[in-house]
Amino acid sequence: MKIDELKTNAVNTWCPGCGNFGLERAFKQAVAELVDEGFNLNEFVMLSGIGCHAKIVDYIKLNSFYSLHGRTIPPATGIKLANQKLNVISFAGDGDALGEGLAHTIFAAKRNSNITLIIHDNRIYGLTTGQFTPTSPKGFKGRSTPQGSVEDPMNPVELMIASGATFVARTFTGNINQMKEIFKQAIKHKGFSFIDVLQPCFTYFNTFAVYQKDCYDIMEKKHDPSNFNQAIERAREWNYNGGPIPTGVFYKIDKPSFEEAELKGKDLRSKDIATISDILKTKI
Ligand SMILES: Cc1ncc(C[n+]2csc(CCOP(=O)(O)OP(=O)(O)O)c2C)c(N)n1
Ligand code: SF4
Repeated sequence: MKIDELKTNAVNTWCPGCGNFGLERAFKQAVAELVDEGFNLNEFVMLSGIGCHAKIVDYIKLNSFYSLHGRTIPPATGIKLANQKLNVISFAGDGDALGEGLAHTIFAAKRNSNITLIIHDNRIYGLTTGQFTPTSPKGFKGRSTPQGSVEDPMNPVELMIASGATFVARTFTGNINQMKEIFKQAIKHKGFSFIDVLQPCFTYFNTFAVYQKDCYDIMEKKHDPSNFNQAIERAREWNYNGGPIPTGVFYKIDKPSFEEAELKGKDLRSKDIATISDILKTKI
């Protein structure tokens, strides 16, 4: 299918030059290619939190759900549990899913929920005009830290690998092809897939030139994504402060998903499972 078929009539209000444009394009390309490979367009569901990133659900013609700030994971988990045929993809800001909603993110990884979480990691709270977030670099000067942040940034890639996510990747909005390929792999993955997308905020934190210079593909170093220790080591190569930035799929393993284990292969709508308490009684 052509990506224009995914266009909506909504007026786009992202700032010119925003990294969100590249992310939107790569995601549309991924969906279009998956449909060409046999995926059903009606079986995609997008969710978002609140922020600049969240407007992506207005700009792509797919089933969607606007959630609350930091709360995209609970409805995503519920949707997947109710209908396992759906491809459930959550879009969140770094302030959203790594700040306000961090506990949900960690527990989705721990459970290995069969959903995808895409972080528009601009490393600031964008919509509220540039306050620091958990991934802002040390010394970051913004609206809430005029003297510079004194905290070290969080490394979400390392955190997600350690928390139990079975697919963990990082990419950059300046590399549309890598982003698209990673989105496709993540959607096909059975289990929790997490993608940290480095997304420059043109207005409040323009990191484009740095990422363009410092990002490299970990496959150049023959990375083995099935090796936990190697994945953690690779994730620690960049601490979100400076230096070469590894991108690509850090970790990918097969493990029963939360839904599979919880429902023991049965669909929630199946006649022989009457109530939620029956499901909870099901032995794994
Ligand atoms: C519970 C709650 N807290 C705070 C806000 C205010 N708020 C709206 S958007 C936003 C910033 C969003 O930043 P981020 O999640 O990083 O996304 P971005 O705008 O950068 O894409 C905040 C704090 C809110 N809407 N709800
Ligand atoms: S404020 Fe930043 S993140 Fe938000 S639309 Fe503008 S450039 Fe993009």
